[in-house]
Amino acid sequence: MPGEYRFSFGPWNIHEGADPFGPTVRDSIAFSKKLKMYKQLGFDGVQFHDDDAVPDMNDLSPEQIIKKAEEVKKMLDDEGLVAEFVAPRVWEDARTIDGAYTSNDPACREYAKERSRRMLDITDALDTKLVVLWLAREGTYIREAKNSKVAVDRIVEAINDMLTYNPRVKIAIEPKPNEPMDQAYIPTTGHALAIAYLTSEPERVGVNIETAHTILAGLDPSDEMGFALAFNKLFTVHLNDQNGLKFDEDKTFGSVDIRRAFNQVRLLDRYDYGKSGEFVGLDVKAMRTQKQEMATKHLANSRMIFLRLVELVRSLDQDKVEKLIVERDYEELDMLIINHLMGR
Ligand code: XLS
Ligand code: MG
Repeated sequence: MPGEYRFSFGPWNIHEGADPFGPTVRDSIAFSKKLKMYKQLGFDGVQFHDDDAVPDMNDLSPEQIIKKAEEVKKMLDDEGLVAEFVAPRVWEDARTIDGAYTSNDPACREYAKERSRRMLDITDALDTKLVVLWLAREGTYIREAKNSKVAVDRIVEAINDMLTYNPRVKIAIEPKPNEPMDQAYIPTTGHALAIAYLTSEPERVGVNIETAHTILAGLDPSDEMGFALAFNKLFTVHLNDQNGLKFDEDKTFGSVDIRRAFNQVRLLDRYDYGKSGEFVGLDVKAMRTQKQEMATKHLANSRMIFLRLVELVRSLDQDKVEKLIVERDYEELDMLIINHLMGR
């Protein structure tokens, strides 16, 4: 079993099962208890929203926030874990109803920037150099509500503010085309990378590619990853799966389309993903039907599926693949891959 990959997930990936149509179905698990599960499940990295580390941070002073985050760092050390990234959760507060960095209200935009600076203090306290920006509410329900050109200017301005405030971090934009918004301003990898080149320090801005988000955009996740790799900008990934165009499902990696998962792993493995410290990040949710004591299987299973796919990637007869490409016999190549995936 190949063992050189390090895996991460966020505490929100162990959750109570509420959805827009029904309440929670599982008890909450305390953060400290969740931390104890990481190693048991085979994970070394913890993904954070700022308020996963410092709950109710809007009620605390900057000094109190840093102190609380330092306590969390100590908890990580005690468990032998590291923080992979911190993401500002700027989509829940009343001030971000109409967007955070792209809100039409200047006071609300200032709140989002200020909250992002506090997030950047937490990043230092947790000793990580990566920020993930999922631009949840940076979009519209109706096109007339905002100016799309101005919205992009404002996103760039907010990113520049973060780059200046904390010169130690790199920022990975996580594109998603919709949900919660009807249309998001940064829907794809291409948009995110174009934004990177508008910022004051393009080399510090890249992407976090989430499988499900690319599928929701009608794109192929491994091709999106290849695009980012060509720019040297695949800072991290959020692997999961998605069954067509519906709500963001965050299903177990490979559980819908094993060949699509195989192709993501094939690309990552071929281009030494992880060798510069990148984590194989997951963003997966247990089915709502799962009982309390069985609600972490989606994490262990996603990791196991990834590792088994690494084995399959490495045992694929690459000479045969090359030969079929030269012969342009893609029907035979198709069958070769399918047979390989079926263990024949
Ligand atoms: C939601 C996003 C979110 C980010 C982190 O779709 O995946 O969880 O990954 O802010
Ligand atoms: Mg994600």
